Amino acid sequence: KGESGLTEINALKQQVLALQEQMKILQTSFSKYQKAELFPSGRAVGVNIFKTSGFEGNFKKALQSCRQAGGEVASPRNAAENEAIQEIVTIYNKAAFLGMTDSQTEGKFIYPTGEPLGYSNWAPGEPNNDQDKEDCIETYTNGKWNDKSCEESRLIICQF
Ligand code: GMH
Ligand code: CA
Repeated sequence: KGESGLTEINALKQQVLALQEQMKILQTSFSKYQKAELFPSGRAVGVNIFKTSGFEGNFKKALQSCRQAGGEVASPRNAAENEAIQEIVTIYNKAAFLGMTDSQTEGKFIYPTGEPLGYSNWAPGEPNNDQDKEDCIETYTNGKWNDKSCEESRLIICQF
């Protein structure tokens, strides 16, 4: 390499060091904002964040408010996500809607994305499609699920 090439490499090294310093500052700041944002009733699980407005509404209202906020109605795909939602439900002591429904095909619950369930935590005897009008899912304070009418009013928890 010529002398000008080495000078350029040293300049790049300085820029990488400066970026590393700025990344560290950004990570510290982000961590602080994340803690403040999740306090007291938001939960982060992996890349997903679960959070309630504290308001209740029917399922249509839940869909509208979560989508307007840029998220979806909370749709747990594993036990850790279900436990995070359970903690929020317990804080408010109000059963919440989940995002999955069997509105398209009775008995076949799907995520808002359209895929069939890969994880479930039904209460004993559920889903029972009581009176043939239960296409939505409520989750109790014990974390167990019950299919329920989408017209009922439940705590709205969104997923981002
Ligand atoms: C019926 C019974 C109950 C059950 C409810 C619930 C309604 O009333 O099977 O035991 O708790 O349905 O599934 O959503
Ligand atoms: Ca039911």
